[in-house]
Amino acid sequence: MTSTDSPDCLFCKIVAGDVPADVVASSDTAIAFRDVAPKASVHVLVVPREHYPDVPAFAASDPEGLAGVIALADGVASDLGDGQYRLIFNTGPKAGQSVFHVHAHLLAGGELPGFA
Ligand code: DGP
Repeated sequence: MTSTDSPDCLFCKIVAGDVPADVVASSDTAIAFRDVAPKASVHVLVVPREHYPDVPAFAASDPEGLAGVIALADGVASDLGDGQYRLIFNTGPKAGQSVFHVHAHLLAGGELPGFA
């Protein structure tokens, strides 16, 4: 456990290898694993190894880390899809955030539904 781990955080446990996940890519600062309830043929969560509750906290503390998450997502989108994708950071419960360790939903692998 590092000083930035949050002991009750599910995604910290996945990062640490204490909870199994289908990891598809990783870097020194981030990992990417398949969402347990996929909403597209490619639905991968990309998370920093360090714990931040949401994307504004992450961006304020570690903008290079945020760029690293996006770069890892971009690579996964090319490896598992055609390089075209949607990235979503749900931020706050009303926006659908249920795990409070910042994560990008990477949706790819074909035509994605539009949203208004
Ligand atoms: P959000 O609702 O934006 O906080 O997204 C959380 C996502 O995490 C949701 O799409 C389902 C996914 N998820 C929840 N528990 C697990 C788990 O144990 N393993 C994996 N791989 N994904 C999980």
